[in-house]
Amino acid sequence: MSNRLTQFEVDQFAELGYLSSTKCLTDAECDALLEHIESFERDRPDDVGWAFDLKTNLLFDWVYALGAHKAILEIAEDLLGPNLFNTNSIFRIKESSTGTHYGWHQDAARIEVEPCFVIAFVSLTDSTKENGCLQVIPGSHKRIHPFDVIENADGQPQRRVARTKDVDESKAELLELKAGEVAFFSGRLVHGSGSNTSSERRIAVLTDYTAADAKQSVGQGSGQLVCGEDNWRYIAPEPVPQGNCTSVDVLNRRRVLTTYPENPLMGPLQPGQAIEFPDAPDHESNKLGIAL
Ligand SMILES: O=C(O)CCC(=O)C(=O)O
Repeated sequence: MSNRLTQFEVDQFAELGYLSSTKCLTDAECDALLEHIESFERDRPDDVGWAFDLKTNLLFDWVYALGAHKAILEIAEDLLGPNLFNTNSIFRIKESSTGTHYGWHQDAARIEVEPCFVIAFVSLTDSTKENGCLQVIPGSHKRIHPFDVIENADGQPQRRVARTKDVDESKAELLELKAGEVAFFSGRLVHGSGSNTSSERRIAVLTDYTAADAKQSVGQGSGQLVCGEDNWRYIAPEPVPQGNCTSVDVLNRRRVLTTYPENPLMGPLQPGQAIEFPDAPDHESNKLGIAL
């Protein structure tokens, strides 16, 4: 089955900044991904905090494979063209009744990308109003809105994040999704989500797709070419993970984030600012041993 978009859907994305739901994964695919997540949580509980945030597509071969999933790529291609990088995959897991939530923001607020990357929100469990589904402000992607930069230790440890000021919440749309459905939205769309008040976990993986000819306003981005070819060399190439968060994968991610620290999620580096990101606990002691 093809997931190709109609011209109406492409125009709707251009106008509203998002497409609400497309079935891309089968139940069996969702179950297999949930099993990967749960076994990592069981086997390596101390690594969950750092490994599930930022560039997880460099750590896990199964996240890399999800980023290259044909049904998702077809839509990303229809929105951005045939040459695509995966520039970031993150897990967003909301445990029941923990209060974890994401305030209103535009991912591309601090570092702009032109054309802007598209985010695929892959719902591995149902996403509902009760468990804190994604919420968006339709049409808000046409400009960068004023924002503050804050700490969000709960959902995004060890880094500062942009939060849009003065959002008119009466315009918000809830994007409720069934497991296996994907919402696509512009990296400039104002979005956020509330906390999980249900008794079940809400689990999603978000992947940023960036066109190979996209220019970043600050620094150089990096990514995995998942579709087409790169004739521009604007985006530095990243390796494909070897397995399930092997030590080589950890070092590769560390090398990439240390070499290309300025990306939309980490933001611009201020003069003299140390490069910081969620990393394996041996980060400090290993720092000097890394061959960059
Ligand atoms: O998981 C969510 O509900 C939203 C997460 C998000 O917007 C983000 O990580 O930028």
